[in-house]
Amino acid sequence: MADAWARVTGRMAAVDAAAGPRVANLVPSLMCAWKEGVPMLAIGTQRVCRSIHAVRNGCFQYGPQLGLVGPITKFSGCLEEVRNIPEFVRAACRAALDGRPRPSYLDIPADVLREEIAEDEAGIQDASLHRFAPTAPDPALVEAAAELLVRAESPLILAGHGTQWSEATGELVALAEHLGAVVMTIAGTRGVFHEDHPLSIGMGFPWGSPVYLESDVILAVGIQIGETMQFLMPPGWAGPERQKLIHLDIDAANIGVNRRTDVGLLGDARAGLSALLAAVAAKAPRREPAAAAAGYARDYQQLKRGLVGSYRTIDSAPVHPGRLAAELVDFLPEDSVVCIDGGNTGLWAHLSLTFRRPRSLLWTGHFGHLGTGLP
Ligand SMILES: Cc1ncc(C[n+]2csc(CCOP(=O)(O)OP(=O)(O)O)c2C)c(N)n1
Repeated sequence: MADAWARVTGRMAAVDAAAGPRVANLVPSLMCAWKEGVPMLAIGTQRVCRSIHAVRNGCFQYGPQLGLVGPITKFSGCLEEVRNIPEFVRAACRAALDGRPRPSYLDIPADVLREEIAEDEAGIQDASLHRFAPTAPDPALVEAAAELLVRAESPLILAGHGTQWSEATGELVALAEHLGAVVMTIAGTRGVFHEDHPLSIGMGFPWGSPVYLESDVILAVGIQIGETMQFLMPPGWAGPERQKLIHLDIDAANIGVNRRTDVGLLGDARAGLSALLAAVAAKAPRREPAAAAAGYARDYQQLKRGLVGSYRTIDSAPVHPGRLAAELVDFLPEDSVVCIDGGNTGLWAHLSLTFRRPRSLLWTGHFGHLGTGLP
């Protein structure tokens, strides 16, 4: 629930769990949020301070909570004193929201929860002291990237989770339209670029498109370039010798790792796209999409319509998941948020549905966690 709330609102979610088994049950959700890049503050209760480190055997509803969550959180700590709460909460929130978002965890012992302290002794700081403006990439590198983009014959933009977390849809659309660039999202960010847009080729997997091999410059934004993208390597993609890669990401650890990068732009997706748009517009006027680009998008739309049409003819009982998904196409209101679970049903849903708004799809594309369709 917290994961879904964070994705739909774009804000950090909080979730709490009782000591022992309930914290253990948090682990799958935290691991999913860790892999998916969802900001979350998880709070687990803990037995009273004097018995946390008990040597005795047979402790009831007790286990190594911090050890369990350590590898799947950006920050984890135990609050053994009430006066530490503001400092730990600040550190946990900063870690969850800074760079690539991810979960943090705080263990709070029962006696600390009960303790009271005067507000002026707690050292609570104004939140505005800890909010930073999104950072734009280095201007010299933006310039180099813009040069590549305006010279590109067949530019392709890949929009990942960073585009959605930084609310960069407006900048993404403006840059794509200025360049006449085709836009593809990953499965988890469908809708961050309107899929009926004449430059949209929807999500990458499982359709595939000739643009994978034909594009000469790829701008990858807020994306890990992982397995589902085939690391942008041959045979699915043209590869570093024939395809230049500009990678804009908030996390330096994502750039130049899975695939050689020609220009790495470290910074926020929205700030970076806005800087790129200004640099590109200063170099070249807006251009119409090349015939090939318009063709990629048209082929995608046609393929999609054909699939939905054929699923509508499947007349089996019980109802086939493809038929169910195809019927949902006309049934769902425009403001729906669709949650797709795992298994084959998820594939039918992905093949049939069209997403037109950011945050209108919940899908654990990185972790593939079954059961996410259930609240
Ligand atoms: C929580 C979790 N457990 C196990 C898996 C591994 N897994 C992926 S698909 C799958 C089978 C799903 O079967 P079903 O829901 O019947 O869908 P089908 O693909 O057969 O249509 C399993 C066990 C997973 N992704 N998530």
